[in-house]
Amino acid sequence: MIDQLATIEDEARAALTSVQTLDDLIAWRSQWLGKKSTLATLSQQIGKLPADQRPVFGQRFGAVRAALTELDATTEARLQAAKLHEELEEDSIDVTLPGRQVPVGRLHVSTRSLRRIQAIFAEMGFQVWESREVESDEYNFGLLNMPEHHPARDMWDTFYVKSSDPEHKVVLRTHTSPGQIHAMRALHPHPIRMILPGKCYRYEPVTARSEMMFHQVEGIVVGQHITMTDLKGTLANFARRMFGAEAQVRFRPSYFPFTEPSVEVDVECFICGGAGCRVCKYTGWLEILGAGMVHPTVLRNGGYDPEQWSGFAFGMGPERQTMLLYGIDDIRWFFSNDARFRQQFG
Ligand code: FA5
Repeated sequence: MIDQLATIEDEARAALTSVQTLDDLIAWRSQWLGKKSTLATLSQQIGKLPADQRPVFGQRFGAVRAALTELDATTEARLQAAKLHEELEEDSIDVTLPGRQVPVGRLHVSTRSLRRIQAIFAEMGFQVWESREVESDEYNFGLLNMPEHHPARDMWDTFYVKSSDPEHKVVLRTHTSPGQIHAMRALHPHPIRMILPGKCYRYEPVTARSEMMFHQVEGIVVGQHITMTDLKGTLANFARRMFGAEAQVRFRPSYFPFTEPSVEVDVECFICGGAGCRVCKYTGWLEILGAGMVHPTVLRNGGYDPEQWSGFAFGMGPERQTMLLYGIDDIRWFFSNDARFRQQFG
């Protein structure tokens, strides 16, 4: 049996010379060191040896097994190193290639514009409030000085929401102006200086300039001795912060049922510098918002005595302003969810 040990060792060493891969080594290990190997079988027969030969056999057995185990370990280390080397050669990294961009979320351009507008007004001491998108007909029109059948209602094509009470019509707000009434009713008899940003809905054909859903930022200031000069100063200041310190502003008489007098505010076209171009339709001016002094009826509907209180209000569309700022030619880009558009901002 001792001679057999020597043979096993020689054969195992010989077999190792044809081991080329880690898989070969696993097979070799199983054959020469595994539970069913000749070495293992031999160790089970130690009891058959005469007692005096057992220690010698035991020693020799241990030495052979240690030698083969050692060979196994060194061969594994060598093969692992060779495999790693091969992988590094094959998967070599070209450090000169540009890195892959990790997709990072960003704010939608409408949100960015809204935040910018909010920041400008916040610096002027305006509070920011939100008001509901689903409104009663009364708030959207009636309390804003447009009783039923008032012709000015036609200025806003309206989505009506099914309501269980036919007397109480419900609409998707067509503008943020109903927020004026909510604000006044919540805050009277205190002064107000607030903006109310949010979504509006209009039942009108979608075109390059008009969406069915868009944002507005409403503004309302109510106090004692608030005049048209405050309106002009505030909105001119806003326009310069939004469109550049050199922006020229003009106030054009207009009509809204809830303000008297009413104006529309234009900035000088910053694309052509007022000379006239496609964007400003060759007028040299771009309309940015509607505004006016809060109508006495509306002040009263909000709980303020128009003999003592006065105020101004305005409403602007951030999408239209963003189109002007970035030269975007079609409002439909904003909500088409096209990544190529969205990725250009932020
Ligand atoms: C109004 O909605 C008034 N409530 C504004 C106002 C408030 C006047 C307070 C006086 C006092 P108008 O319909 O013009 O007004 O809309 C105001 C702004 O909303 C427009 O200048 C435009 O920027 C934006 N807007 C209106 N309709 C659309 C639309 N379909 N798509 C995108 N933006 C729109």
